[in-house]
Amino acid sequence: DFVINLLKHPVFLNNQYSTKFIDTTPELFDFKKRRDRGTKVLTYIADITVNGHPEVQGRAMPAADLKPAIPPALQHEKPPSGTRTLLDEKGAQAVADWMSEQKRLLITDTTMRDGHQSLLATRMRSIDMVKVAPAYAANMSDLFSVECWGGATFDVAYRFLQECPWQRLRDIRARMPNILTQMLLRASNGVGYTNYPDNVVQSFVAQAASSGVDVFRVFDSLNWVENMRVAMDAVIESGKICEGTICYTGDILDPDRAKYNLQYYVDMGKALKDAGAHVLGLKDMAGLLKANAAGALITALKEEVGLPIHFHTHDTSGASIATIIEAARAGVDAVDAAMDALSGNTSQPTLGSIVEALRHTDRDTLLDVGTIRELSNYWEAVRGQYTAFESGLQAPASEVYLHEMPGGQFTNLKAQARSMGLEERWHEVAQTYADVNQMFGDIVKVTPSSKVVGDMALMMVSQHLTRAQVEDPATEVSFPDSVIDMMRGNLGQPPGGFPDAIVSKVLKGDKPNLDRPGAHLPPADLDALRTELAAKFPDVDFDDEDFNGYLMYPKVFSDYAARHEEYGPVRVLPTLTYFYGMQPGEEITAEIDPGKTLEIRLITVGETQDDGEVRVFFELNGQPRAVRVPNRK
Ligand code: BTN
Ligand code: 3PY
Ligand code: ZN
Repeated sequence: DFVINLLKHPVFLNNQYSTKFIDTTPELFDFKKRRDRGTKVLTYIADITVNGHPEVQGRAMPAADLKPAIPPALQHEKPPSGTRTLLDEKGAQAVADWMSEQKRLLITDTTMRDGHQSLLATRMRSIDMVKVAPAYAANMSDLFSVECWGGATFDVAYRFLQECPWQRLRDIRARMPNILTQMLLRASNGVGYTNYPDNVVQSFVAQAASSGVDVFRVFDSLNWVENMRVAMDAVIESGKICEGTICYTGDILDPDRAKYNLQYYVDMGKALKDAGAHVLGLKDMAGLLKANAAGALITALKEEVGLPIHFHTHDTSGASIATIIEAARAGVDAVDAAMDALSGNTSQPTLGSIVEALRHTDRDTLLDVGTIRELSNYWEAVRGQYTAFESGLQAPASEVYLHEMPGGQFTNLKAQARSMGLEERWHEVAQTYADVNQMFGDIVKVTPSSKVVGDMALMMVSQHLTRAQVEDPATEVSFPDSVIDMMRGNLGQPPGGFPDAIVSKVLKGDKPNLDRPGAHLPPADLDALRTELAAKFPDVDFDDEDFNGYLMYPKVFSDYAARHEEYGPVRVLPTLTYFYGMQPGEEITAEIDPGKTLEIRLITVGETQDDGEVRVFFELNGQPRAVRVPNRK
């Protein structure tokens, strides 16, 4: 276990190891090539202690009296059998059939993916999830699934957390063998922001299935089923569960939004069933599905499509629990919720409250509220370590029905607006986001199409451009690259296509591609790319997981790999150490391999030398160690 004394023992210890010690043992510093993992991790801690972590600079600090995050005790020695057991024994179709037979409302816990993506800028580290996975396995085996992978978590892990997303998946899987793991896959956009060649999508899905994903929620950011087939086929081929997903936008009860009416969704549901979906996902990424509309929509989908339905929403409006209750009444099979401490606002509705709301009804979830409270208390303590990433959002707001921003984008866009000096004009950004949506023909807004709309809205607000000016052929407009790319057809086509006038203005008369982007993207030369990666890092042995990371994000992965050579497996560090470094006298424990722990004690930080470097003195498993890092302050 991880003992964090950062906040408990801020005592400055007298320097027991004189700085001369280093001059008499120069070999300690000659470690560029042969540094062991322990030394690499010490280098990381030293660097963060001296320079701070760029991600938390200027942000609020965790509370001084933060409680340690201790997972609940295990209620069973061996994990009881669960949904994963059924998948392993009987296959994907059997799980779908079983879902349809259940009277109870099934629950997916999104805390480890969408929960922190929507509340904490996706910054939750693997260690905080992996630690609690055994408690899920032992105590929560009645969950339908645990969403813990995909969406934005993939690139954020490499980019900002300096950890391998595949390892996260494997570690959770190993500790939670009985419950289905679930991921969010952006169809041909993989877990990226652009359309990948078909063979890259196929390779990625096969790898995710073999590394531990059981349920793939596959959606397209323009609801184009044509562009979902490659990903869906790859999931089906892998033997895992394909949740073909409708993204919900507009309002089926509003006659002025007739483009996205009940029939539209029923037709899409049927198309997804024909494409082989085992389960029909209904993804309300912005939280727009109102209670009364949910009743009508779920009833129609159940009757006319016939697949089990899995509903996902966000509580941005504050009204999502009403929608969940109506969906349950209309016969939805499964719904997503986040553990209480990471629920509400732009995140999912509150898991414990859904369980309470349905108790003693015919849709009783059969989950135990006491067990949920214990897990939520763990998550509450975890959340306290991520204060730096809190958005400061104070209240739910009906404004979501105006702008229709996805929960995962809302706080991100707000932060982007702040960094551009537009925070004061946020409500203008919201209105402009809605205007851009109309200008683009009223499209589904979800990653990556939501990012395109956001880019355009921020550009317009910062340049004081109105929709009328943008549309006026006489006004010269310099469109963001992402807008040009989308109008070229590189994310595919929305229902009815993009309006001709905006396409020709953005493309200056060029013709867009109207076919499926993957149909004209040449396949990636996988052998050549493997060779290219190997040549960049001659000392590193990459495996298939690494290679798939490289295929998705060549630059992000390469930067991660380069930092990994320098800093080693920093994922083993406690979260407070990862973001804030250590204090003199403080001691931490980190499990670098199963059963092999590092006891790390920071002794003292030396003066900055003439060459701009600082010596930092540690004890590693009782042995004195010193590392040098540049002082960049
Ligand atoms: C990441 O990109 O993975 C997180 C930031 C890591 C930054 C590295 S770690 C120590 C050192 N301190 C810095 O300011 N930059 C580097
Ligand atoms: C993602 O794609 O990351 C999303 O959460 C979309 O809602
Ligand atoms: Zn979501």
